[in-house]
Amino acid sequence: MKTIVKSMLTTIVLALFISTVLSAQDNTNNKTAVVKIKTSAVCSSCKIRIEKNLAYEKGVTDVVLDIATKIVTVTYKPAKTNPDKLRHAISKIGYDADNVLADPVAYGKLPKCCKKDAEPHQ
Ligand SMILES: [Cu+2]
Repeated sequence: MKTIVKSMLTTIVLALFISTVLSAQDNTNNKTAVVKIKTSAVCSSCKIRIEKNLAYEKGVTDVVLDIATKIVTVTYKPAKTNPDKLRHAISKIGYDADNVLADPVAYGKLPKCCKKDAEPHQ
């Protein structure tokens, strides 16, 4: 009986040890961070435009824009990019990103319904 308990404990300790090692490796290789950036997105095509373009940005692993709050939540690899680069990338798509104003050329190319002064719509 004692041997069974002992071997079970050994197995548990070993499993814990292995999972710790694996998660530590995960942290160094695939470490991600999340940043929330306020944009000037107006409608669902803005959402699609920003999500699609930002997804191609180096180091970006996930992009979700909430139209109601205009906040884009970006998951990224800190080793490859940073919030400031992401804000400038959003500016280059034609939208304000926190304190970074939209790139005038990119903004000029946006459809009328996606301009900052457009009436709220879907
Ligand atoms: Cu739009």
